[in-house]
Amino acid sequence: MSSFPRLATLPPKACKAAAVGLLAFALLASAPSSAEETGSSERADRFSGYITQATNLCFALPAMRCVEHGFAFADRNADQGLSADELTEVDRDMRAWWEKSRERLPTQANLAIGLGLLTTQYAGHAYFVRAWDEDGDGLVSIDELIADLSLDERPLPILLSDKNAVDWESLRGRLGQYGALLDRLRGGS
Ligand SMILES: [Ca+2]
Ligand SMILES: [Ca+2]
Repeated sequence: MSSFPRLATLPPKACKAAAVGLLAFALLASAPSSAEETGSSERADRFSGYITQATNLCFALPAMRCVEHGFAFADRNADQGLSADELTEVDRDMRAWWEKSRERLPTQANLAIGLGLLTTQYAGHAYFVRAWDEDGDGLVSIDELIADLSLDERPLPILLSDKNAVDWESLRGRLGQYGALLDRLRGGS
């Protein structure tokens, strides 16, 4: 079963936007994996459950619902802030899922996830937490996470394809030396 049942039916621009969204998520979820206390299969199943729900939800409901769903998945202690440790957990779940799923995924999604995971190996998760943590409390709140987005009733993938709904300059600034990845994925748009 494809984990992206609707991706293939979208216009190319929306696919690219979805890939950029995946990359942003991958960039937030960082850190190379180390000793695994949770089984790889369990992690893959957990992320698979998340991505299946997210795919259905994010293409149908207003963008904020998609953001809240992803945030809740990552906020393991439900304190309304994403810590570096929590992002590491999400990273490990995603890596385990990707190992099992990548042969079935669209090329653009594989490109986004692969580039994101590769980048976070070099940058480390603390880099990306600091990039979004405006108040310096060491956590990324949901408001901090969406600071560069102008959310409305449109689903997130559609919204991301509207250049007026995303402050790409600000996003690029946050990502610093890794901002070029955004341009690479948005190339031609
Ligand atoms: Ca938390
Ligand atoms: Ca914060």
